[in-house]
Amino acid sequence: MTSTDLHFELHGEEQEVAVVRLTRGKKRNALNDGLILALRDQFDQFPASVRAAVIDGEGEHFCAGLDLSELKERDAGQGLHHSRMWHSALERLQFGPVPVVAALHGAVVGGGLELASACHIRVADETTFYALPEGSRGIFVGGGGSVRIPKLIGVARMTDMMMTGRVYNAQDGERAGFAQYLVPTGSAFDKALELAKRIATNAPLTNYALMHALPRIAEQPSDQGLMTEALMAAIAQSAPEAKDRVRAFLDGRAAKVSKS
Ligand code: 1HE
Repeated sequence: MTSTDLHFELHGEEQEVAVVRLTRGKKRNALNDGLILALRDQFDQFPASVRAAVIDGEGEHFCAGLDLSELKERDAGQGLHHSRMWHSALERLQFGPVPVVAALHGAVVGGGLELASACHIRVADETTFYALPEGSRGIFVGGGGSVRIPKLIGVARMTDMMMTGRVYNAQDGERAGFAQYLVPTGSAFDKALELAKRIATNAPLTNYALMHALPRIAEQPSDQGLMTEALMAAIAQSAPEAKDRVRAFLDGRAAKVSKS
């Protein structure tokens, strides 16, 4: 499925970063069914050169969430399938081929916040604000928000947002845990691209472990988590690339950890 509301381009010397942009600015990048399905399919179609991705939105807002004009009368079964369609699309992002950095600005609300929370890193500029207007629209989150958002900000904050309509600005949002980076107005995309290029230099198996093993380990009972960690560690360190990188450090050919 493709959509004229989704733009794709490659960045980096080796075309290692995919940029996926919501280009429905006139409707504040509200996500209709076609756009959600296009997003799902986009993450299955990256060229082999791609090692990391950035997602951003055209215009003054990242994303206004679900396209409310499509929220027609659905029976319970149709509502279930609609929510599951969002789940499958956002799972493709979270557990897809490469890490995804979200570049946020303006409204990151409703399904837009659900989309952002499925990404691995969030960079927000000073114009960013976060809200879950589902509460006042008489509906509930349906794009994985109840699973992913409490992992960022906690159940209590999410409950407050939905019950009271509370809106977090960029600074409070960063402190609460929505975003890992807060940057000056207009620079979220550049920062996200810089981070994606850095992520693309990691050993692919390390990125794979961070995307696929870490979130599962974090949900396992500790004895199972420790066992899964040991298995993942053994697999990662046995890769030839890991051995090359460790050898490079021991030979003084690799960068040290530094504060700046
Ligand atoms: C939309 C949508 C939308 C804008 N669906 N059309 N999300 C919401 O409840 C958020 C609703 N949107 C807003 O609160 C505001 O639009 C914004 C704060 C995001 C931006 O405000 P502003 O003044 O820049 O734009 P605007 O004038 O409100 O909107 C411009 C156009 O976009 C306008 O259409 P136009 O034809 O009159 O120009 C709006 O109708 C349209 N538009 N947002 C449809 N969301 C998987 S479950 C997820 C559940 C949810 O996400 S519920 C939360 C939905």
